[in-house]
Amino acid sequence: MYLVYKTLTYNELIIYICGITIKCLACTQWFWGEECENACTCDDAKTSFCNKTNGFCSCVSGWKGENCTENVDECHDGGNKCGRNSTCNDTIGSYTCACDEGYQKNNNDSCKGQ
Ligand SMILES: [Ca+2]
Repeated sequence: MYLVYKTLTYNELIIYICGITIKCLACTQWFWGEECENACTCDDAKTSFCNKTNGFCSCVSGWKGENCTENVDECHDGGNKCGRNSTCNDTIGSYTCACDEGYQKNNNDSCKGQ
């Protein structure tokens, strides 16, 4: 049985096991596992963080997949991102919205008839 005594900083805590003090540090960024022995396989430019316990990649907006290397097709993956009177165009890592012919963008970024 062990007792977590105190969190000293964001990534450091001290554990007492049978009177023995063990200092545990979080893995540095992009490493995971019990001994931080595994390198994360995430594409770091497209990943917000790599889970230090299981190596799971949490992707930034616009990217998906095990290693965050797959483009999200915002125009077809659920919902209308662009609103009325506009056409969605998927781009790599993002998307754009263009007003349909006869409409133009107004102040609140929606498309209004001319
Ligand atoms: Ca996209």
